[in-house]
Amino acid sequence: MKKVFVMTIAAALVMGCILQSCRPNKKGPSVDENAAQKAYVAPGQYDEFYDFVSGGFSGQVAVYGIPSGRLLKVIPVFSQNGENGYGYNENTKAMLETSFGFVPWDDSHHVQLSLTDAMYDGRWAFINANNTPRVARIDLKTFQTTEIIELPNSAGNHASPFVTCNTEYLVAGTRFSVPADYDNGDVSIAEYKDKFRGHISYVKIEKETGDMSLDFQLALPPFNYDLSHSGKNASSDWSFFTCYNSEAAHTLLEINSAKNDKDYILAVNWKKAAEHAAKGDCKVVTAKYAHNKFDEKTGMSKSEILDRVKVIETREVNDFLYFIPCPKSPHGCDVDPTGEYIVGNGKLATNIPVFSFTKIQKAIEEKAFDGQVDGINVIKYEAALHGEVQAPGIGSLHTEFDAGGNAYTSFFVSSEIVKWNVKSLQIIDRIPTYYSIGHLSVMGGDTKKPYGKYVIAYNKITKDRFLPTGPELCQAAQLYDISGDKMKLILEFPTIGEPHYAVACDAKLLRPNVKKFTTLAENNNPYKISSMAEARVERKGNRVDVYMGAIRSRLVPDNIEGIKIGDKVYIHVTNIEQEWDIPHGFAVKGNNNAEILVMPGETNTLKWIPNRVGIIPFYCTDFCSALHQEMQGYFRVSPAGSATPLKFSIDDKDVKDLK
Ligand code: K7E
Ligand code: CUA
Repeated sequence: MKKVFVMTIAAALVMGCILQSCRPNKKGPSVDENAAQKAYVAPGQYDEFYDFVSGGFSGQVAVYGIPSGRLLKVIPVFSQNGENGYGYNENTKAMLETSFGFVPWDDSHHVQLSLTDAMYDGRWAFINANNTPRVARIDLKTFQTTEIIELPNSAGNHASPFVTCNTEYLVAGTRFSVPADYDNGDVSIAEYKDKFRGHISYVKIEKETGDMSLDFQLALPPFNYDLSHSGKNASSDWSFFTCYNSEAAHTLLEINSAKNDKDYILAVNWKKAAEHAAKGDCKVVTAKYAHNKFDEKTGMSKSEILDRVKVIETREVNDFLYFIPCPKSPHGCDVDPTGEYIVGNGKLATNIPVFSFTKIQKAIEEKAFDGQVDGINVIKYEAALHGEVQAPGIGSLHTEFDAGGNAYTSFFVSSEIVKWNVKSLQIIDRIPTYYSIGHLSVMGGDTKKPYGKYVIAYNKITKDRFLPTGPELCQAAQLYDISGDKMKLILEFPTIGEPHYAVACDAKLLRPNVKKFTTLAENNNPYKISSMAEARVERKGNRVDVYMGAIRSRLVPDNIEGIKIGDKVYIHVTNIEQEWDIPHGFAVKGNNNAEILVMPGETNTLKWIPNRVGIIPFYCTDFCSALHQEMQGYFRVSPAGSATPLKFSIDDKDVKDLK
């Protein structure tokens, strides 16, 4: 029976369609009869969980309420967001700087929440940028991106950013192996095996402030480091990575990286690695990378380019890491709540291997090795193995856990979630997803005490699930009740971008700490005004600074003359309101830029380079009051070199700038 199954996979592989999904029968499981009740959150009531969902190719993070599936917020992280000016305004532009210059977009896959003793502590969320390798930190008081650090020597920052159990480090592995930035990268791709390396970064997190710094990197064999999770409890000092392409192929990976029966899980004792780096068992190399920080006190961001990183060459220093064979082209790498079991999800495997941390330690002690790869010991498969879940499904991707010793694995090809017992490895239940599930997430499923209750499937394909919207359809999340033995489908909702990993925490953890507004006294922005009396316009050469106030229902000053072609105009809008949820927006006709959306007590700066002579109106874009439509004004733009004097009006009086 098993042989037939293996042959089916082989045959499918030959036909080149293994990674395409089969769609389950549309009839599928019936929706749970109490679904409406279970997912219903009455108007005015709060959801039980905040769910932070990666936006994939949108580059952002979406926040949903669970169980209702309400979209609460999109947090812009790696992509410009015209809606509020993130990445467009002068305050946040620097957040998207990299060693390549300004990069306005990225692809973000994995969200993590900061941990204390392997439990969410409600302080920060972290997310990776795949394309131009970066990791970001989001402040969970403001739900804003406050820091982004670039990762040199990397490409396709996919095994990222996985948090160690007390948020000591964010771990970030490169999916593409590439020549290191510190080597001459102008090499023939045919020299892949010699010249290409895989780098894994350890980004240190400052305990009190959350500040990120690149502490050290590991230089590794040229495989594809795909996913990771950190240990818990006894395995706290370890991080685990799946890697595929142990063939070190560099062309037609679909075939050439699927030859080996087993690839690897890499187990790294990060504490020992950090000690090596601190002791100097590494080289300090030159590699350019950006470090961008948003200062919540001034509301401004800064970017600096750093140029040094410590690299531990694992060909030479390798007493802290081990390869463990893992069948076949593994993707997800998940650690159960006890920290004892490590699950590899082989995309082409016919089983799910579960490794035991205790056995791994014993194997290391007894040197139960099966040779080396590039100087790194390979632990014998059987010596590390707890056991295998047999014939669970096709195309396993990711596994999450509940508090009752159960695991939930997503299967992309057979489009289902399979529930199994971690210890006994017995399958308990399976349920179809619609369609082609990628990640899945149990509430609190990556902590040492999951909340359980629900698992959410994040699906790639929604053909015939929703009203059609042309060639491009949304991706979707499906919510399953897992409180009983059987999983039950209770809700389905579209997501932004392409959701990959997501994490959900108890709303009570964040709700009391959420910031409502900035007081004008604590606003340290250099361009703020504290009252309309300070509103003004200043010119220095061809730079014009407009210090503007916004309050229901006026923008002050409202008539500004004496702007000329060739000027650069910076409009600093301070929202004078001191009340929660009264933003004002600001936009200028014809500006080759976005709007700004200014929260109460904050100052945002919009740059405008006028390129047409005439009268250019501006207005508030957020319907803030009954007289919102009255929040407007005019710029008069005159030709370059014209003699039009600079003047502006406050309360109907023209005020001339005497300077
Ligand atoms: Cu499986 Cu990028 Cu985590 Cu998506 S990855 S599915
Ligand atoms: Cu302020 Cu509309």
